[in-house]
Amino acid sequence: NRLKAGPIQPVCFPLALGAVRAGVELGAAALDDALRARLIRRGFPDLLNRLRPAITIPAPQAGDEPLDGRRRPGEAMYLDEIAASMPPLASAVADAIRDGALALALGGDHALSLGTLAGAAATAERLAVLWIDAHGDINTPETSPSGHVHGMPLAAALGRGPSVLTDLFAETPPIRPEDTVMLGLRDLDPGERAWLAEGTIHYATMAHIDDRGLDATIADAIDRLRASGADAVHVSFDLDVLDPLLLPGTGTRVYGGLTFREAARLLRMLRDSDLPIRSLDWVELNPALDPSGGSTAVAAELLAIALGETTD
Ligand code: 5AB
Ligand code: MN
Ligand code: MN
Ligand code: MN
Repeated sequence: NRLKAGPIQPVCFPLALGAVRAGVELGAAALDDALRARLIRRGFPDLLNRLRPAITIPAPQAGDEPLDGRRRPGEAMYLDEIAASMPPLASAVADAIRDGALALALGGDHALSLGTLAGAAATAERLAVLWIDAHGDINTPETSPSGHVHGMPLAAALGRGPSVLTDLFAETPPIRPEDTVMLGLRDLDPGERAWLAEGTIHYATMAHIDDRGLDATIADAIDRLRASGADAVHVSFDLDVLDPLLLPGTGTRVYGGLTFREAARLLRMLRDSDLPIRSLDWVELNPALDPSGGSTAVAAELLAIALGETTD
């Protein structure tokens, strides 16, 4: 489990076209800076020494068009630009993993997982996925209410969606719905609910977490990922899984999210587990939506915990 020990390779990908929301592209550099500053300030030299200098992969920008343009039904906005930007990101992630590091993708919006999942899958025989998010992100252009690609990356990784996205996984071993676990869900669109009702993807909504208990839900998820037989696990952490009262600096806020202590407990359990976690996404921070800086601080503090900072 590379969360706990070994080198960490931050890969910044300042993408905003998937969220169609300005400001989220600022999250990547803000997170890298805040994480390093925190580790220096709080005195965690061992963790700081694990952190390699960040690599930044260029992400396509909106250009002259305003970011909140209208779309036609069934269309996915900026689909071709986003798809075309993913191979370099996938290569950077795959290189970091092959080099023995934890590939830490700093976003940017969640469409970047198209690249990180493709890169992680390319280095594994069988990749399992843990998706921690208020949302399912298993829309297709047909089911999406917004046309925003950050609501579609997991669908494409599992083989559903436009070929320009599913083709990103053409050369990798397939990622299977039965090797996919989702946690923290509380805002699902009709098409996403219909897919989950097929029963193959293992998922826990916030209501499920409340009913069964956080520890038991996390233990179930870890058991499921271990039992999949996958030789690698990718964790994708969408900061909107946190309650918006805690982290308002994200574009798609949904009440009823994880508290700081719940998220910290989840991350400690993952970090201390025996899962073969080799890659991690930390996405959807939009510093422009929280000028106080509090959201960036919370996001960096939880990331430090995920990577082994401990006062336990
Ligand atoms: B995120 C919504 N389901 O598809 C859609 O933040 C929201 O990466 C997607 O989880 C949110 O537009 C995408 C309504
Ligand atoms: Mn989300
Ligand atoms: Mn997401
Ligand atoms: Mn979001």
